[in-house]
Amino acid sequence: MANYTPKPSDKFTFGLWTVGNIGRDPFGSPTRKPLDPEYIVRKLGELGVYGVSLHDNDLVPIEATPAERNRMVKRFKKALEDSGVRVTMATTNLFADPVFKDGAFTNANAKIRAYALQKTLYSMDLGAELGAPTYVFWGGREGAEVDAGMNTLDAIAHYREAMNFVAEYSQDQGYGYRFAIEPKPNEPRGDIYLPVVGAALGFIATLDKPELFGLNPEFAHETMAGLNFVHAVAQAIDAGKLFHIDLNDQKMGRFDQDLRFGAENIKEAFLLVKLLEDSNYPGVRHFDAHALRTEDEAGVWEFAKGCMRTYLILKEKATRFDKDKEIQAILKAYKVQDSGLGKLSKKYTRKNAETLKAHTFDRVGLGEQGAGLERLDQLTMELLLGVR
Ligand code: GCO
Ligand code: MN
Ligand code: MN
Repeated sequence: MANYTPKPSDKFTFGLWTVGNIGRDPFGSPTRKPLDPEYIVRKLGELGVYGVSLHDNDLVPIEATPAERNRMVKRFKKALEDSGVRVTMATTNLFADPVFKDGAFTNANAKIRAYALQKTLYSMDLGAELGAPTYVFWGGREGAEVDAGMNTLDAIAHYREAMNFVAEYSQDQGYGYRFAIEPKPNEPRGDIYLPVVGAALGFIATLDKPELFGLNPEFAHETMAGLNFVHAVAQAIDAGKLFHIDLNDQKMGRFDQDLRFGAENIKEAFLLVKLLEDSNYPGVRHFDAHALRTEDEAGVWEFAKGCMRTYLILKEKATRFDKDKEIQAILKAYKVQDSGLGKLSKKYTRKNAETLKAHTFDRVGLGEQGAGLERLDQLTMELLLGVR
């Protein structure tokens, strides 16, 4: 039996706001007490966690004076040092305060856009001071319920201005951030701009310094929209844009659940882990989820351990999948090779096109062949169910 105990080298990370979640929802008050950031970091260290991520206001309340801020940062740095946990990602809270009720960078009000940018610059200073290499932009409030404000085109342009501004600031200050945009289709806004991975990829291509920007896709976000998260991540990897990832789980068509990784869609979770491992994704495995509102603090740590344990179990299943002779034989038969035709269609030359046009295909025969996917999928399920 493999050892499923996490080690820092597994690169698991959690947001302060994830294990720190107090179990509040739109219908009910908190069910848990807030935990100190220092306490969280020490606990994460004990659990074998590699890193922690934070919004500015997870550590420093929005009303804190500069002196208070510095005291808090000092205490937090001490906890990081003691626990060996490092800050792997920083971000700005541009959604909680009422000032952001109609968006931050995309707000129709120029004063609010400028304030959002100012808050972000201070938050980038904080992240840099704590050593964060990655800076995330989740545009939770960058959206609308009412489009009669005719703001969509302006919003996209303002979003771009903000991204161009922060990229220059990062370089000017020598922070060296890599920026990761996190798409989400809806919640808290009725419709959020840049709703899915593909939209964010398209937007990044329009920025002044696209090389500094990538994606922070989240399992629950694509899943809420009924889309295939594994496909979305594959597209980000293909584009060289998987800068960070938010792991959790979600039932389609529900509110934003932020379930424990692997709690719901086990086959997708397996295929995702396999994709990340097979492509040697070098980044952290960041859990952006929280314990159910039914839980006390003990349940919170069970939740955190569960996320990591499931990842490690699925990683072991991925190795088993690769070693399974029957599965591999089906895969080999599925991926039919033809060196001659394969070469012909790989790259256009006039000659290749002519040869291809002159070739006679057994269209009917090819159409009659089965793919073998029923057996492959069944064996995959049996492997996941533990009988292979
Ligand atoms: C959500 C988002 C957020 C972001 C976080 C960091 O659905 O609320 O996933 O948790 O990931 O703000 O950017
Ligand atoms: Mn989310
Ligand atoms: Mn997220």
